[in-house]
Amino acid sequence: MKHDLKAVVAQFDLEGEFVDAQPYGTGHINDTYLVRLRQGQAVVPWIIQRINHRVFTNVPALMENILRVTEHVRGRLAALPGSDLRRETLTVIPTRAGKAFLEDADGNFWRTYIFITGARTYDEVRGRDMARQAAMAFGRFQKLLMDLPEPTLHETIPFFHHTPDRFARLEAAIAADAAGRAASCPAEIEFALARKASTGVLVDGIAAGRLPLRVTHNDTKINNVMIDDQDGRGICVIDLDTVMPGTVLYDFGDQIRTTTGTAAEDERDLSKVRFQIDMFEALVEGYLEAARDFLVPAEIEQLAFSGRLITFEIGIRFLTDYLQGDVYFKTHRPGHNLDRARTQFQMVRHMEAQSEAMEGIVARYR
Ligand code: ADP
Ligand code: GN1
Ligand code: MG
Repeated sequence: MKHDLKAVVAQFDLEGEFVDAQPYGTGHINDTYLVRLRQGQAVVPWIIQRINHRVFTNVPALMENILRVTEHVRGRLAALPGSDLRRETLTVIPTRAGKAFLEDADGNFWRTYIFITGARTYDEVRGRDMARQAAMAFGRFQKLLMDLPEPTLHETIPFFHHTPDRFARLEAAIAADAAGRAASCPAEIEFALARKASTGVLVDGIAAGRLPLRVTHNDTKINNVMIDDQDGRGICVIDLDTVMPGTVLYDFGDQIRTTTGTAAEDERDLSKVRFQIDMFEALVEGYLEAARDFLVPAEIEQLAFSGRLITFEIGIRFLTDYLQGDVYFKTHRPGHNLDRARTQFQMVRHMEAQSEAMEGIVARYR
């Protein structure tokens, strides 16, 4: 292993003897480890993450957000009978110096969380009930944060879900062609460039005051919610690095992107990439169950569209990264980002073809 996890964990406010550490999860940004400590008779797991500080350039601000969000959620849950505070929200373990993160001698940033037991994440959704539960969990999370006191959270990545800005960055990457790859993906570039017109719908809605800014998660893919092993409930929303002001539509949209498909995000055989409208229906049902009472009509009206938009947005982010030489997302094979872009665009095609049916479902459940 590249890093000395034993030395890292020793700096956090935890008792016990180091047993082992292993890379964990399939995230594209941070390095996540499961670290085990012997504590008395028990071997206890902890989650330790090296925060990607190239992506998150202001780690103190990021951790301040996470502390504020998790403490607020914990306070709200504590008032609800039957809550399990160690499993229903992330808990940050401070360093021995009392800080929320550790900066090591090499300039790496580390944090530690309680490991949530009896639950897991899924890279691919297993059935309608899981989709409904995940959507309910994200809706509940937004609701719990609606009364987060001032000041507003830090913007951990500026313009994160600003689709027109993402589009402009794609255009710049095509023009620069830094890795000499533009010639290898003319069809994908053409697909993207043909869809410029719709990129501004949500940011324009925010600017015009039609869509409210709320505290949103901004990375709601299915593997960022822990599903309880016993009862299948979405018990805890995790991966809070991008919690900041935003529209709930990018949150709902990314759930559509990551739960309605029949294939992995990086599937190479596009004939396997199909859109499942029954999964979309399960998402609408679960999300509206949790969020119906706070959403305004302008938000509900864009629920179906949001899936198309963010799937396009993530597609152009993968394509941009491919053109720039794979500098942002972790990749595990040549062409990985291009494969990811292709699956996203394939999903966009399917959603475009199904948009009326999707609107019909929203109308039925609203
Ligand atoms: P990334 O930003 O790289 O996606 P995540 O914070 O989502 O990192 O963590 C990666 C994976 O590690 C998650 O998908 C989940 O399976 C697991 N994980 C993260 N935090 C916890 C936790 N507190 N308890 C149990 N598993 C966790
Ligand atoms: C990244 O960290 P992870 O793997 O949950 C990315 C998301 C993308 C996602 C695509 C901070 O999420 O925006 O939607 O990959 N996170 C960041 O799978 O860029
Ligand atoms: Mg994640």
